[in-house]
Amino acid sequence: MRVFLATTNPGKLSELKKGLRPLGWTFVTPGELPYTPPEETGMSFEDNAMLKAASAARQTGLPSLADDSGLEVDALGGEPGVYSARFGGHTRDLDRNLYLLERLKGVPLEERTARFVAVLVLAYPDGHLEVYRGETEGLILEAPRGHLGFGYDPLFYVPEAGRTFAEMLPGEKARYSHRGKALRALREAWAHGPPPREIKPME
Ligand code: ITT
Repeated sequence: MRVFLATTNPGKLSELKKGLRPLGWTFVTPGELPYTPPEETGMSFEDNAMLKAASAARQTGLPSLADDSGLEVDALGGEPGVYSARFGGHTRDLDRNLYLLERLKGVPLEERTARFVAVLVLAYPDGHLEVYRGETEGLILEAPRGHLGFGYDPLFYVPEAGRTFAEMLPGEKARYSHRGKALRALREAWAHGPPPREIKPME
C-alpha cells in the first residue's frame, strides 16, 4: 500500500517511518506530492489528527497518516496540550523548552508531572478513518538532559526508564514513547492486513 505521511515535522517523520517499516508500506512524503497542511483548529489531539489526515487524503488521493501530539503538564493545567507546537508563541524547539522551564520556575520536581500524547489517524480518500492513541507519563526536569530526539525530549524524564527521551536511542524511545505506543496499536490492528471496517447498523 502507498501511504502519504502527512507531517512537516522531520523528527516525527523519522519515528513514523521506523515504526511502520514492518508493514512493508511504500511511503510518500510532503515534497513528493503537493500538500498544504490545514489549519489545526481542533480542541483535541484526535480532532487535529483527523483534520490533517483527512485533508491529506483529499489532496493526495492516497491513504494518509497524520500524527497530532503534545505535552500535557499538570502544574500548568494541561498546557501546552494541542498548542505544543506553538507554546508561548515560539516556533523553535530551544525557545519552547526555555519557555516551559520559565513557566515551571519554582515548581518542585514531584509536582512537575506531565504526559506526552500521540494520536495517529489513517484516513482513506473515501472518508474512512482509523484512530490510534498512545500516552507516556513523565516529569519535566529543571534542566535539559541529552541531545537525541526533538522537541521537548531533553526535558521529558521517564521514571520507568531512568532517562529523558533525549538520552534514548530511537529504538529505546519507541519502546517508551507515546508515538511508539500508538504505532504499536496500529501494527497490532494491521497484523493480519487491513483491519475490518466497523459495520454501522442502518438508521
Ligand atoms: P505536523 O502537524 O506537521 O505533524 P507539528 O510539529 O506541527 O507537525 P503537532 O501540531 O502535533 O505537530 O505538534 C506537536 C508538538 O509537540 C511538536 O512540534 C513537538 O514540539 C511536540 N512533540 C510531539 N511529540 C514529541 C516527541 O516525541 N518528542 C518531543 N516533542 C514532541
